[in-house]
Amino acid sequence: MLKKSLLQRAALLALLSSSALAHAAEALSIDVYRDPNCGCCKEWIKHMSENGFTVHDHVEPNMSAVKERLGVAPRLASCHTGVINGKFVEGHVPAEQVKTLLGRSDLRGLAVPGMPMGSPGMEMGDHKEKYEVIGLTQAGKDEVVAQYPGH
Ligand SMILES: [Cu+2]
Repeated sequence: MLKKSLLQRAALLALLSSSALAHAAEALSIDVYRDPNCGCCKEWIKHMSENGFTVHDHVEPNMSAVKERLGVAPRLASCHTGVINGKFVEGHVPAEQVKTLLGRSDLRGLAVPGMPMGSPGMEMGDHKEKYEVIGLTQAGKDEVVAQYPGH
C-alpha cells in the first residue's frame, strides 16, 4: 500500500514538472524578422537556439517597416528584430539579457544598436568591442541594462 502511494506521488511529481517545463519552453519562444541576405542574423538565431529559445524565423524584405511597427527607435537600430511577449529584441542581444527582459514590464524592448564585433552572432576570432545593452522604457527613454567589456 505504502509503495503504491509513493509511486503515485512520483508519477504526479513527474507530471507536474513536465508541465512546468512545457510552460518554460512556451515562454522562451521568440519570433525573429531578418533580411534574406543577413548572415549575422542567422548566427544570432543559432546563439538563441543554443540557449534554450525556440526561434520562429521570418524572412522580411522591408526591415525598416518592421522596426517602425514594433517601436524600435532609429537610434537603437541594428540588423534583425526579434519579438518576445510583445517586446522587441533589436540586434545582437545576448540570450541571458533576453531572459531578463521577460520580467521587465517597465521596458518596451532591448537593443544592441549597430553590430558590435564580439556580440553573439558577431564573433570575429578573439576580437571583442565593448558594447551596451539598452532598454527602451515605456516612457521612451534609453536605459543601460548591461555592459559588456571589450578586449
Ligand atoms: Cu547583425
